[in-house]
Amino acid sequence: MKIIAIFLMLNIGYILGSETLEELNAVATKQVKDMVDKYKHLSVGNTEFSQWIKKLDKASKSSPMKEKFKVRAQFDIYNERRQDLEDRIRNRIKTIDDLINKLLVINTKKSKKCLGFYRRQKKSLQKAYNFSNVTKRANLLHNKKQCDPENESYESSEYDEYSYY
Ligand SMILES: *[C@@H]1O[C@H](CO)[C@@H](O)[C@H](O)[C@H]1NC(C)=O
Ligand SMILES: *[C@@H]1O[C@H](CO)[C@@H](O)[C@H](O)[C@H]1NC(C)=O
Ligand SMILES: CC(=O)N[C@H]1CO[C@H](CO)[C@@H](O)[C@@H]1O
Repeated sequence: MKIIAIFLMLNIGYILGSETLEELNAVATKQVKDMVDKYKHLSVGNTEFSQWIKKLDKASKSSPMKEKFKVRAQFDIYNERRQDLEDRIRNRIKTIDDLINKLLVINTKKSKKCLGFYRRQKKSLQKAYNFSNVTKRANLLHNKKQCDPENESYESSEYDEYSYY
């Protein structure tokens, strides 16, 4: 969709003769640079994300105009996916917080077993923000499991040396 829109815009520019190539190139450069400025500091610690920022930065300086639009469009796809996964991580953490609060109220031997289970899930999810999209998805999959107190062999705590990643 976005790629089509960009090429349409380019064609209209040519047809109307309303914009020179330099002006269009300036638009492309700005679109790419804006992303670098917006996301540079957020990408620190996430290898996949910061590689995208490097790619955008490089494209803004040296690439042909078409390449700039292309890299920007590809980044948008990655970035939407990343944001969607991070929303899902946040939502799962919220759900776990609710579960933990309920278990604290119940406060039985069984509920204590599941308390450790969900605290480990939460810790694992909190680390996932810096992971690649693929690893975020795997992390979400692991951490959506329900606790079965029969399977939890002891009253584990959040300090257990155990994590999915
Ligand atoms: C991501 O990595 C950065 C840099 O190492 C760090 O400051 C930040 O706390 C990390 N974020 C998470 C959620 O672990
Ligand atoms: C509990 O353990 C059984 C047997 O190991 C397994 O089949 C089941 O999937 C486990 N349940 C959960 C919720 O982890
Ligand atoms: C652009 C990009 O790297 N997207 C990947 C993000 O992670 C998902 C899996 O969750 C992949 O399907 C995408 O290819």
